[in-house]
Amino acid sequence: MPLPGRIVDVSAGEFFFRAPDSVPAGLTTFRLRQIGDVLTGAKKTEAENLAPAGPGNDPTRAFHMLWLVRLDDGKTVSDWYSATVKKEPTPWARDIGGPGFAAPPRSSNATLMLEPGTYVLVCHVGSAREDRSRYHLLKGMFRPLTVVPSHGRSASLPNADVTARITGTGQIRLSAAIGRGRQVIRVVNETPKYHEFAVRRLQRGRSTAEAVTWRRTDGTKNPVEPWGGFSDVPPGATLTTTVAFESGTYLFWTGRGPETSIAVTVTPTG
Ligand SMILES: [Cu+2]
Repeated sequence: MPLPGRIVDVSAGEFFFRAPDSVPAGLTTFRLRQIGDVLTGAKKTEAENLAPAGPGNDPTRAFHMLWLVRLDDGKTVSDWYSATVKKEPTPWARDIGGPGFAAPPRSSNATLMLEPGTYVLVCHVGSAREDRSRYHLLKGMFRPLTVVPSHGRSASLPNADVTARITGTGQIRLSAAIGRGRQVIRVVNETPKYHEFAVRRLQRGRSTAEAVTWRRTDGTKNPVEPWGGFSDVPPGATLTTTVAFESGTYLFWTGRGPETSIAVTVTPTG
């Protein structure tokens, strides 16, 4: 599937990123692939994910997302890491967001205009708990990226097929219906908070109502397949992603739940 601008491939496994050390500035699409256990041991990672968290089980061990962080001039990746580990404020580090999780063989992607500077690629999966033993960053999932000035004109952002506005407390408003095939989706976060933007495909035989209320430990399989989206869209920010839609029903959400999800159906002729 063609993607806008320069493509930077990032591969994620336990617990590392594989990526270039340096890329030129300009219009860039980060494409995230899973190359760890979700690729090579999907049965095991699904079982882990459906089981309760505990000393012997980390449900999100093998699921990786990408957050880009840009550091102000003069700050280093080791400054950033030591401050983050100590939970010190880092006003000189800006979270930009990035591609979320897509189940292999699919990949996820985020397109943005990249400015020169020092960046960090980070996986914040597992950070939501007091117990930090599951936090991927602390297991080594970060990697420096230098963006160097580029000479010559950068491509400009592609026109979007659909704009998705995140409003209120995470509600999603679409500007148009989603068509079949390749769609460029511009996501604009109009709220003052960070929001995930997940794209999920409904599994055959499951309903959208159960998809948005499902819990990992319900005893049923996940009603949706992770199709793409963003790890985070920062407050006031705009990110672009390109998604290939087959016919079927999809959910977009900023959080699993009826208030923060929207279902869209892509028809064979659409
Ligand atoms: Cu990770």
